[in-house]
Amino acid sequence: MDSAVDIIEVLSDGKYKLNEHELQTIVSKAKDCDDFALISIIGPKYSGKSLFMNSLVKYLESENKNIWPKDCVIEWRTGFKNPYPKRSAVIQLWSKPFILEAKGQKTAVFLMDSCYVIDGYNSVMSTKTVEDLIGLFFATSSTVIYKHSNQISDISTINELLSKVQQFIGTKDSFQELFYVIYDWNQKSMDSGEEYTFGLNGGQRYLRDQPKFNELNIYFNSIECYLMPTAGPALHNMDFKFNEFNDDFLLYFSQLIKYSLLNGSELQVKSHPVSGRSLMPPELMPLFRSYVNKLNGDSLPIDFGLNLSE
Ligand SMILES: Nc1nc2c(ncn2[C@@H]2O[C@H](COP(=O)(O)OP(=O)(O)O)[C@@H](O)[C@H]2O)c(=O)[nH]1
Ligand SMILES: [Mg+2]
Repeated sequence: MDSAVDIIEVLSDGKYKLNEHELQTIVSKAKDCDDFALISIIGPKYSGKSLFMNSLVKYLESENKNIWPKDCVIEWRTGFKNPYPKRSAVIQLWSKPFILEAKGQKTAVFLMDSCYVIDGYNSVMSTKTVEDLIGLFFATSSTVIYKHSNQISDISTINELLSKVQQFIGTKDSFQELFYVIYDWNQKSMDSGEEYTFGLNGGQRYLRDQPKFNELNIYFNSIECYLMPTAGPALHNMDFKFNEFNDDFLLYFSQLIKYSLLNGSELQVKSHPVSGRSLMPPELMPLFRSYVNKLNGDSLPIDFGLNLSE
């Protein structure tokens, strides 16, 4: 039975533990693949991160992707909510990659959720821990989804954090893709009277109009922003069928997943931080291991276990 697996834990002394055996088991399921995408999610507590990742799992598992999410059911204690992570767990990966094939190329898609990251729920979580882990998300992922409610308010904070992460890993190279998903968007909520419509077009315009956008932009190969309508009251049920949600939510949600995130031509594969070549699935292990070792005070400069001189 597939489930979310605890990959990184924070120990009582504040050190990080990478569960190498579990990670290796997941990575080994991608042995026939040419490259991989690692899609992860960050955002405040209760911003719907786990629900979003559960939806990606459901979509990737669905037999008829054309009609998804019709008939799709989410049981509250499944997916990234089951089994409950250990109290010490901070990062979970789905127990297997999903294999997408396009033009003869096989890409393994790994999904990663942030458990208690950012939200301070975990008793050992300090600001430093949160920063360490967000850095890990950006360093290891090909796409980081940032779930945000209503309006983006913290670009300056993210910029500061990204600059620290760059110093930490000793690179001036860009991170890959940042994908804002702003939920419960109210199309008429802007003080300026400006209307930004749902979906990617309104989102991209909204993002570019943010005061610190140009500073944020230099950190990434690409930044996207997608404005989501509200789902309606059914979201607060314990278990639900997707067709209980508002129609415009369903429309934009399925387009977001099918065409913006998991479409073969839009899917970002993880690339080498310097040469830009695509990484192969086994390279995920050194990527995690070197970052975690560095967090634990290993004094070697981080090189992702890869040859950075190429
Ligand atoms: N208003 C609103 N609530 C949401 C949305 N997505 C999820 N939720 C609710 O947020 C709560 C927490 O969801 P969860 O996925 O556990 O959030 P996490 O803590 O970020 O992983 C649940 O009650 C969800 O029904 C959304 O798009 N809008
Ligand atoms: Mg969660």
